[in-house]
Amino acid sequence: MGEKANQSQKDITGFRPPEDFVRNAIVNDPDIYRRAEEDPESFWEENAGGIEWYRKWDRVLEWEPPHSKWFIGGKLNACYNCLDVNLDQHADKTAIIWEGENGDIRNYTYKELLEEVCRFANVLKGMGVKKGDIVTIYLPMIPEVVISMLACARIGAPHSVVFAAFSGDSLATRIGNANSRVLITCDGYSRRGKIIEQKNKVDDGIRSCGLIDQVIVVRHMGNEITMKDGRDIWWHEAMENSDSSCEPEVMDSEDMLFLMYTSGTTGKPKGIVHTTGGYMVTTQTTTKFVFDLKNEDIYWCTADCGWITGHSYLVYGPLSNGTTLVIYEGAPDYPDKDRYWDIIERHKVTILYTAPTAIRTFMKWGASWPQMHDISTLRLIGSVGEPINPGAWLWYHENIGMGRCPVVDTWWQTETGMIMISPLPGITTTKPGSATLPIPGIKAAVLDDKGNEVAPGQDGYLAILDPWPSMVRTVFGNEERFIETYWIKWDNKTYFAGDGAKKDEDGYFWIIGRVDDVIKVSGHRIGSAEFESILVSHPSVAEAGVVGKEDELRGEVIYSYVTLKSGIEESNELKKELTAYAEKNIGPFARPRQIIFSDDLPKTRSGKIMRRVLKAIANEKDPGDVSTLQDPAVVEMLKEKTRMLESA
Ligand code: 7RM
Repeated sequence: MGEKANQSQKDITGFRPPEDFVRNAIVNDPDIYRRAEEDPESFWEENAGGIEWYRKWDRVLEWEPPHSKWFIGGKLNACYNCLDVNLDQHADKTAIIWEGENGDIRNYTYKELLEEVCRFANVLKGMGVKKGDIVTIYLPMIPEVVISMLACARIGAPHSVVFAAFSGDSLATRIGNANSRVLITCDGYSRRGKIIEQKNKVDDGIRSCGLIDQVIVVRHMGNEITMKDGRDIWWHEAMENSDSSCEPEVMDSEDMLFLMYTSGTTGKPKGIVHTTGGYMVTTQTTTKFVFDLKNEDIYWCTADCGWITGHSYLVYGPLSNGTTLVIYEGAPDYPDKDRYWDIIERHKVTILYTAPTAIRTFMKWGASWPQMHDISTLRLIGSVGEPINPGAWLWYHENIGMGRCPVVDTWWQTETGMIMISPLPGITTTKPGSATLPIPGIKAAVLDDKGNEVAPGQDGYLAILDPWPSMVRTVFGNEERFIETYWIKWDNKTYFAGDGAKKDEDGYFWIIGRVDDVIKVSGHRIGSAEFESILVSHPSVAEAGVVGKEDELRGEVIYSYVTLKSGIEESNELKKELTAYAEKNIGPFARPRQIIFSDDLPKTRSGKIMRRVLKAIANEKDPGDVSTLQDPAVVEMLKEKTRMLESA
């Protein structure tokens, strides 16, 4: 094979997939787009054949906007489709290669994973967990997080995984909203060689919520913890005599598979409800299509199970395809900045799925780190979580993909459950910085405020025009919020994604970023309002306005504009205290970059803080018309304060 066939060819419009990649790709016939568009229901129905159903559905779709039901009457079990189905051919195939931050390695074959999952499912059952009970999982990236999720799915208990770096208070809020009585956690975990005291956070957090009856604790680090009598039990003790077979619960296609809390425009996170049938069909299909997943692949998604990517593209999608996956517990720079490349070399990873913020960090550290390792096993690389700037895309393609691996920039959300806009690596010509085209079966558009499609090159709002199988069904316990957030923007049947975007002349989508009050810090979703309500709960703070400021490395960082209560003096100590307070109350990933004290904030005449104006100020952009503010002079004052920070 000549050099040429092996390299992505640069032409006027972008990077065409290499010929040999196209030849072997699972999807390489562009006709798939036409077929799916002509009859999306048949397209999804055809793909539903990849899932094993106890009972076939009667109808594919019932669409009563904005409510959809998919594969109606179908019965299945998600865990069965991730594990049992693989036993025929892949019983001894490695399902999980887990690597601890300290270098420990634990492998599970499909058969072993199934046994562990069944044993844990029986533990849960023994504790009285029944179909429909929501179980909260608060674990770091250790095998037990996957085992717990699948065990819940096996017995029909929806899981709610809370990102391990969240504070105990954030955990308690989510437990309270879900009305969850059982919690799975661990003693501690390792982050850059330091022990994070997870169980302590639990004890602090749930003291106040009073809901949790039972806590199952994985012994991971061996750090000292207190076990509360009658409430806390050790995972390993509970597992000891537990039976290793457990019949999967027969679930309805529309039964809830899991809840995933995500930040929105109000102070309270919302529980995004995903159901079973549609979710399994699309995560299985898109994992196969977008990552061109084959039996021999070693697939590594670096996302955490505390976020949707860890659900769809670490657990349910890959395992339902019988994939071997790599899970890494720790930080990318521990013990050194080549840890990822070292992992790829040792485990012979073929597919890497990571985030722009990581890519930009690697770029800053320099190409000499990956160059220390043989990463030539890679054949496809992906990106998710925020817009990837063309510079980072090109660096990734060149230095990690060796100019040879297709790059899939995948746009999607907690609410969509599945990848919505992304190249198909054996078909799509990619353009650095563009997520390219909606995947087959998805209809997306860029609309203006009135719901009209904008002209190519113009900014507008990203919209999804037709229902899709893994769409959010509702906001847990808050149907009103579901409607308000996603549907009332236009006509109650067009999904409002909350992102700004534009389409170019070729119909390619370029995602600009959030247009609502959601901040994406290193791909983590944080709500302005959620953050503000924490700041104002501090005894010194009267008011706060929190916005995202663009950042080269992290996408966005948090800028907090704070008005102190009268009589409280501004000081650097107080800044530090508030930073620590926010960190303690949300989690270390949400540390504010700047706290700016100000006697006043830009407000409407009715007293509402104008985040739009604050955001412009933080980003040193034109805030537009400010004449309707209570006191327009505030803007100049804040601009000056922000400028001073930048030059400091
Ligand atoms: C998967 C995930 C969703 C928000 C979404 C966007 C941003 C995600 C991309 C992206 C540009 C991408 N779920 N986003 N992927 N922006 N290009 N490829 O991240 O619910 O946590 O966040 O993330 O703003 O609305 S999420």
